[in-house]
Amino acid sequence: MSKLIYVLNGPNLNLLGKRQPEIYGHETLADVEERMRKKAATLDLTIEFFQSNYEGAIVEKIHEAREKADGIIINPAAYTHTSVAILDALNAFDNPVVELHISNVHKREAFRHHSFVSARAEAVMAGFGTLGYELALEYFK
Ligand code: CA2
Repeated sequence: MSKLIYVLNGPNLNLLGKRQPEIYGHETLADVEERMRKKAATLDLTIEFFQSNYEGAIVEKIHEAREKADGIIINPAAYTHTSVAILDALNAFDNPVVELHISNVHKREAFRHHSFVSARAEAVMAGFGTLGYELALEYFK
């Protein structure tokens, strides 16, 4: 049976492709979602794609995933570096978690070098651009 993977995106990622293309590329989040859906179909995966600018909404989506998802791919965006609440929610999720960043956070400001989420993630990706979303699906095939 097809695995269900939740793809969760944090604050400001709704602006993808609309600003700072030198860091985040030219693809919009809708482009990313479409490309992931096509790739997922080739891997016999189904995706639930979600973005929110609100920490609590992301926490609640992770709670929903506890009952439904076989895995989570999460780009927590700025909450990566601040959110114990998202870490705690992920710690209550029993299936694999892949943390993903479009940019190479380790090449950027020091405050982006620490991630609360990495303590829970099975795998961490950074610097593959928006291609990373597609690559992350391979983990679950
Ligand atoms: O590289 C990543 O994917 C990040 O998670 C993106 C976050 C940043 O805070 C993390 O340190 C690294 C920022 C997402 C904001 O996305 C924008 C996209 C286009 C224009 C403005 C913001």
